[in-house]
Formats: sequence, C-alpha cells, structure tokens
Amino acid sequence: MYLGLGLYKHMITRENFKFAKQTGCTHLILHLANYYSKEKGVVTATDDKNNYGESFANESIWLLESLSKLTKMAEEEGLKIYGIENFSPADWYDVLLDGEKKHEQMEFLKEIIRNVGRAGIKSFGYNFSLAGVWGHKRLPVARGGAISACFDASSLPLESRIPDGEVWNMSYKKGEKGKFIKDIDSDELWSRYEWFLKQILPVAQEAGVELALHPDDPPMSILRKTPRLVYKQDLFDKSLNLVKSPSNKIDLCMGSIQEMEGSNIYEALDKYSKLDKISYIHFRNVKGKVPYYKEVFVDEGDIDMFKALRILKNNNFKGILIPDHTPELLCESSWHAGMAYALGYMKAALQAIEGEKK
Ligand SMILES: [Mn+2]
Repeated sequence: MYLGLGLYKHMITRENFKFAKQTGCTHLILHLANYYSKEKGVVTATDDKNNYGESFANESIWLLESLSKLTKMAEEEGLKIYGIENFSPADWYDVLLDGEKKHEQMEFLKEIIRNVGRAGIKSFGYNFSLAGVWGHKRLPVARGGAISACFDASSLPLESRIPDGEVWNMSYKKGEKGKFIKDIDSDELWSRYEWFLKQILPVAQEAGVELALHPDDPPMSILRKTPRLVYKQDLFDKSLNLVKSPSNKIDLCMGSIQEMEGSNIYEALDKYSKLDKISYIHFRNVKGKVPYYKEVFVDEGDIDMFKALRILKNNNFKGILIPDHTPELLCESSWHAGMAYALGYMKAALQAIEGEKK
C-alpha cells in the first residue's frame, strides 16, 4: 500500500509536488478538469443556482506532451503520477446524455486514455453521473468547528431539474432557457454506461490503463430527477460484470460507501480487494449516511480506519490511498493543513499496521 495525494487542476504546481513528497507521499492523483477553481477552499457548496463552473472542451492539458511534462515534473520531485481523475464534462456530455456528438466525443476520450497510457500513468478515475457531486454545503461540522462538506437532503431542492447546457454539475454551453435534460430511468443510464464501457475498455486494456469507477457522491438513488449508477455498494458487482476486463476497476471511495444506505465498508473493502478490482482508494471518514451525513476528520468518523487497513493488508492490496477531501483546518493554508493532518495519520497508521503480524 502506498500513500498518495490528490491535486486539483489549479493546485498542480512544483510547490505542491514538494508538499506531497514532504508529507510522505510516493504517488499523485491529478485532476485535470477545472472544477473547484473558483474559491480558495475546495469545499464548494452547490445547489440549483450554483454549480462547479464552466467546463472547456479539448484542452491542451490532455495532449501526450502535457501529460509527459507532468510525469517528468513528478519524477524530478521523487514522485510518480499514479492516476488522473475525471474527464471534463465538456469532453463527454453527449456520452452521458446520449446526444448526437457522443461518437465524436468518445473518440477523444479514447485518445485521452491512450495518452495517459503512453505517459506511463496507470489509472484513470471517473464518475459516470448526470447530476454529479451536488448539494453539499460548506459548514463548520467537523471537530472544533472545522469547515467541511455536509449533505442534508431535507434542506435541498432535490427535485430541481438539470438545465440544458449542464451536466455533472458543470456548464458546458449556454443552454436554452426553460429547457432541461431528458428524463431517463435507471435502465437507460446503465445502457449508456454499457456503451461507454464497451468502447473504452478495449482501448484502456491495450494502453495498460485501469479505469476506476467512483461511486455516487452523494449516494442518493435519484438526484435532481436523474437516476444514479452506484448508490449501493453491491452495484459495483453490476458495473464490474457488465463488461468484463482487467481494466474495469473501482476507485473505492470509503466516504461515499460509508454514506450509502445499508452499506458495510469492511465487506466492500474485503470483497473488492480480494478480487483485485480496486485501482485506488479515497481514504476518508464520515459521520452519518444519506439522507444526512457530514465529512469529518479521518480519526473522528464512523469508520474504524485501522480495521479498514488491516483488511487491505491481509488481502495484499498494492494500490494507493489518497485522503480525497478533508475538513479545512483554521489557518492560513487550510487545505494544506487538512491534508497534512490526514496524511500524517495515514502514515502512522500504515507504519503501525505494516509492523503487525497477520
Ligand atoms: Mn471520493
């Protein structure tokens, strides 16, 4: 098991690579889609009026040359880029929405995966979702009033439909006023997903890239009148069996799984690590489950993180763990402090667990 740090696009700097190295990481997961760039903190509240901003198509960051520059910069700092997380909505909205540009967009996604493979990057995380990550509020809900993400279904306009020009909680064009994305049922969502997997998995396999599916965040069965794909942990079985491939894997987000109704995080970790289906892990903790939960410090949530690590160790898990999100610590560099706190905890826990006998 290795320790990694996830960096959002606006945080991809040499200084932050050094910060990752200094906090004990050996690996990085980079987000190249430009969400979270508007605010200083990264806990962004969204509702029916505010989303994660504008998404741009065909950006040069996806070229092999750009990816290779990033891998070289990481190597210079003694790190390896393990994965890239998420496509830009502007590059695949018609794949998600079954629109007229889906074939053209699919070809670009394949090119991205080929470039990722050529750059020597092992994993590509993605979230096949229409509503995306939506509805969290930025509130002082973690220990000591630390600002963190809180989801409370009872306080949200859950039925607010997704306007034309938006998907995955970002805008990709100026939409028609009063028009919304088409209503679909769960079968239709799965059939769109199956088409996507059948197109992308052979390319990923040839490129030596694992595709890592993130579960729904928040894991509601329906959100903004759209179905969700993996809002219960067993739905990962459905995704893995839908199109079989060694490249069909999971980005196992411990927080999102813990938030699911009826979930058992230890069973999920045990089952999917035994199957060698976990590409990497979002190692974070929460209190509560849908319809109300809050993201908290790694040591104060409902999950016994040491128990989780022992399961992974016993199953010989060889992937990486990243903190995903953490509450913000009250200081000048609240994001860095939050990450350093989580990583220090993880480093100590790994050292303790690695020293234990089976
Ligand atoms: Mn996650």
